Amino acid sequence: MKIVFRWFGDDNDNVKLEYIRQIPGVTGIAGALYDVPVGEVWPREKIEALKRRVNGVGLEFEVIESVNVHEDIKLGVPSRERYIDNYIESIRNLADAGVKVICYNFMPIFDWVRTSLNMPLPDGSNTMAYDDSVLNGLSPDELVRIIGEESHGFTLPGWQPDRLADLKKLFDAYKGIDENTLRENLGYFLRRIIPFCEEVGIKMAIHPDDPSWSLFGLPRIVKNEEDIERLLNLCDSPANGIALCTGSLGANRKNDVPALIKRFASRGRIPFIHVRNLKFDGEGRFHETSHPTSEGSFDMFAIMKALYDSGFDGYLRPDHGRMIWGEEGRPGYGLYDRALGVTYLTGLWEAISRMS
Ligand code: DNO
Repeated sequence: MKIVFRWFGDDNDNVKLEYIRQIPGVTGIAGALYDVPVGEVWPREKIEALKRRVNGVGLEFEVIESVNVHEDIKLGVPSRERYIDNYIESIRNLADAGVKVICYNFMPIFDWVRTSLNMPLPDGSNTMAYDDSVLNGLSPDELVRIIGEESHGFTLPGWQPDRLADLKKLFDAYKGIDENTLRENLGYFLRRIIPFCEEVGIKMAIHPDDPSWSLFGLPRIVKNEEDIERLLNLCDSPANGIALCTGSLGANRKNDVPALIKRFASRGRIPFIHVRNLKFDGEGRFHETSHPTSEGSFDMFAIMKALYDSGFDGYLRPDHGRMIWGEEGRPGYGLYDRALGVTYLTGLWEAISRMS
């Protein structure tokens, strides 16, 4: 197992790469190019420049989060061919730079969704939260406005204002696209890219829906065990894997996260995992907590043990943290709470491995 830390780049993150290097246990970053429009090819020179920067401080550049999928591919319209060709070109360029895992998602229109990015906690920190009853009272436009207002001037991944400028058009395009059609379109995409990934040694890791149910009536196809099983069968290859996100899948209490890890990691289909904890505040309602079991609703020991017992040898990253110690920045992605998360997770891992 290798631990990586998500980093948004010198111009896009107030967490310094040099500080990430100082977190014990972290060997690399999960990075991306944020200035390439969705659907365009990631240029070699830019990839190489980022790699040099990361390697320059002594960290590895082996995980990308994310190469986003153009909406036309999800919609399955004829123009998808050009975007799939571009995607393959990006995979080639990334593989040539030594990248091993590419994370992506297939969520229509919105990526992850929260209804508050700065919920105050009793200890004086703040965190991201989600409440179905709040979401149900919002229009998609209002949600985009709230996310924009609460993100402290950062563009959050998946929430690029230009891409979301014409929501009505995007929603109209999805009329008539149900889960089956979306899944067929994912299958088409995978069958085009996976043979190439096998050739160049890249593993694709799809991020589950966050939270793991349908929002605004849009289809979502990576919500639970059955969905994951189907998606793996769309293209049965070790290069077709998942970025298991404990917080996304675990938001639905019916998902038994340690059992999912055992099931899919033992088959070698989890090249990347995002580990975080959250606390349920009611039905369809939760807020994100720091990583330890004692702070949230998940059994983090069971999660790490399931990974260990399955012989997990992929990449793990601490997921969202709270904003603590007066830190200001990109919601969910401050330095301090995520660094505490790493320390806790490596502690669990050491104890589990030494007692096994
Ligand atoms: C949110 C992240 C997601 C994730 C994408 C992967 O904080 O977990 O934005 O990176 O869904 O494509």
